[in-house]
Amino acid sequence: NSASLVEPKSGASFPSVLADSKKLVGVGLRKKSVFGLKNIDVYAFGVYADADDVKKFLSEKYGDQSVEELKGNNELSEDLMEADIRMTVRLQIVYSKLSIRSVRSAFEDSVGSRLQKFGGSDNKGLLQRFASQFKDEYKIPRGSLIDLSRERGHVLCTTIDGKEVGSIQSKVLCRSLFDLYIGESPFDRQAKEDVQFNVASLLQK
Ligand code: DAO
Ligand code: DAO
Ligand code: DAO
Repeated sequence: NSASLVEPKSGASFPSVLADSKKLVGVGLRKKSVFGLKNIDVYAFGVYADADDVKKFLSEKYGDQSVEELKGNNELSEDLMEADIRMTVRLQIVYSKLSIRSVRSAFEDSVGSRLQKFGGSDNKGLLQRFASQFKDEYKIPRGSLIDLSRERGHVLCTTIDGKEVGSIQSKVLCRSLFDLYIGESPFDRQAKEDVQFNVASLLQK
C-alpha cells in the first residue's frame, strides 16, 4: 500500500502523510534492554516533516546538492532539529505492559540526558513540567498512538490517540526530543539514515 509504510520488525503501519502536509521520512523501532538480560521492543516510530517548511528553511543552504551528496550528512539532520520546521514523531506502542512509571523513568533518562547536553536555563523545571503530564490515569496499551509534534515557534504538542494532553514552548525540549531519533546516538540508525535520505529528496524540486 503506497499510502502507508510498515515498520518491518513490529508490523506497525504508518500513514505516509499526516495532517495534509507532513510527509513520512523514516520509520524505526525503540528497544530497551531490561536488567541487561533481554531487549524488549517498546514502540515503533515514524518521523514526519512538513515538506514546505523543509524547503523554506533548508533549500538555500542545501538546494544545489544532490541526494547522493546529502545522504549521511549530519549537518542536515542538525539543521532539521534546530530550525522552526513543523515535525511529528508518532510512537506506536508495541510493548503490552507499559506503565506510566516506566514512561516517566525512561523519559528522564533519555530526554533528560539530552536536556542536560543541550543546556537551557530551566531544565529541571522543564523536566518536571513535562513529567507532570504523564498522569497515572492515562492508559497506554499496545497499539496506542502518541504524537509528539513541533508546531510553529518550537511548541511541542503531545496527543495520545488523537486527544491533546499538553503543549509546551521550548526549543531545547524539541531539540532534545528529536535528538533521540535523528541525533548523534539515535535509537535506530537505519531510521536516521532514511530520514536524511528522504529529507534530501524533499529538497530536490
Ligand atoms: O516493564 O519496566 C518494564 C520495562 C519497560 C521499559 C519501558 C521503556 C519505556 C520507554 C518509553 C516509552 C515512551 C512512550
Ligand atoms: O523513548 O525514551 C523514550 C522517550 C520518548 C518520549 C516519550 C514521551 C511520551 C509522552 C507521552 C506520555 C503518555 C503517558
Ligand atoms: O506546563 O505548560 C505546561 C504543561 C506541560 C505540558 C507538557 C507537554 C509536553 C509535550 C511534549 C513533550 C515530548 C517530549
